[in-house]
Parts: sequence; structure tokens; C-alpha cells
Amino acid sequence: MYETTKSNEKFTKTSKMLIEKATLIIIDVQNDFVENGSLAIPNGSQIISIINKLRELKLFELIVLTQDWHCRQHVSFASAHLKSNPNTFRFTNSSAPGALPFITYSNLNYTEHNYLCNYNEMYTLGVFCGVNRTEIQTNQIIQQLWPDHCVENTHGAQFVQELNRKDRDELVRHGDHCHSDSYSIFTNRYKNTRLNEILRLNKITDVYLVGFAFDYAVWYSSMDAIQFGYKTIVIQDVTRSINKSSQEKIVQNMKQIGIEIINSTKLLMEV
Ligand code: VGL
Ligand code: ZN
Repeated sequence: MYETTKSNEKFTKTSKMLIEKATLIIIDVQNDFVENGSLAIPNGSQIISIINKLRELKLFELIVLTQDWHCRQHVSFASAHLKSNPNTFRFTNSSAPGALPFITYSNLNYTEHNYLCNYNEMYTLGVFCGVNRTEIQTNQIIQQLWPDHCVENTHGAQFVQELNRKDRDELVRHGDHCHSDSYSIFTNRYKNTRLNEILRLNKITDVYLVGFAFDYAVWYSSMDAIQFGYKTIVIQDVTRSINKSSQEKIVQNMKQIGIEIINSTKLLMEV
């Protein structure tokens, strides 16, 4: 009797192991998010050595690296909205001095916003040029503004040198639409990134997330991972927040929607 139970347990475990396939997604470990970067996250570089250990675990059959990747004068840059900047988006009501990093601005007039845009097909997706329908109805877009960061092909956008990488790692970029910000590594207002396709092709079932920033890319991406049907695990001690004060609220929120929160020691000690 005892023997049977034991072998059943073994069988269950083995068959489970056969169908579960995990990926480690290393979010935005880029120069601008660590010490001396333009959007430096407190103690950011502390997580890198743990990521280098985690990625060697047999558990992870696929490693994905992501990069926040913005054009110059990206819509999320405060500097891009200043009246003194003739090239791009402007506040319509001479409130340009309000366009400071770290504020959320919700009074960007979409008609001015969209004259640079030419993506009519986006109407069918319920979005138009970085503006969703609700925003069109209220004539406003809502955008948190940041210092310039992760500008494509600059040092700030490159991976931190200490982060180990391999040729077979998959690379996914997000935020790479000039007129639409996107914290999620799965989607932006227009379309999905390649990530879901990559995970499907690799038959991934479990998604482990580490990196920056806990309260932005990690949070939004974990919500999307759940939406796309993955078992989603955030390794919390291997993330860092821009605003630490919101961390507990986000943890509660994650747990409520079924995101697992673990500590890296749980994985590293099992080896
Ligand atoms: C992020 C702030 C601005 C992130 C990106 O990837 O977490 N945060 N841009
Ligand atoms: Zn960004």
C-alpha cells in the first residue's frame, strides 16, 4: 500500500515535470536603471549577481532578456513635451512648465498628439495612435512622464555589463513605439510584442519574472502573463521598485489575481 502510494506520487511528479516548462524573463537590466543611470532605481545593481545564478538553474529551459527601448523624444519623456522643444508633442494650454519627470500628466490634447501619427488601422483595435477610446472621448491621454531613459542605441539602453548573456537567449524590446509608452513586455497599445509567440513556440507554461522595475514593467508584465494563461511567478527579492512605498499594495494586488510571489532562496536552495 505504502509502496503504491509512493510510486503514484512519483508518477504524478514525473508526468508533471514533463509538461511544465519554465522560462526566466530578465526584465530591463539596462544601464539607465542602475546606479548612475538616468532613471536609476535604488540598489538596482544588487540583483545582477543573483540573476546570473538563477539563469543557470536546470528549471529554466529558456532565458528571455528584455529591454525598454525608446526613440528620442519618446512620448513618456518630460523633455519631449516642453514648449521649447519644437520637434514633438507639446502641451496645448501653455502648461509646459508642468511637464516634469515623475508627474502624471492627463491633459495632452489628442488632436495635437495625433497629427504626427498615421495609423488608421488602429481604429479597429480600439486604439488610435497611442490613444485609447476612453482617452479620445475625454480628449486626453494619460501619461506618466519620466526623465529621458533607455534611448535606442545609447549606452543607457544597453544591458548592464555584469549581466551574463548567451547567444541563445531570446531578446524582446518594449516601449519601442514613439507615441505610445508600454510597461508590459507582452503588449503595447497597438500590438503584442514577440514574447507570447516565443513562449508558445517553446511550449513554455511557467513564467518567472525578475528585474526592473517591480512597480512598472514587472507588475504590468506579470498581469499580462496571467492574461495570456501562464503560471506566473515573481521572484520578488530579485526585483527593485522605483517607488518602494507602493510595493506592498502591488504585492497584494498580484496575489489577488493569482501571481505567485517567491524568494530566490527557494529556487537556489533546491539545487
Ligand atoms: C519602466 C519606467 C519607465 C520599466 C520603463 O520598464 O519598468 N519604468 N519606463
Ligand atoms: Zn521607459
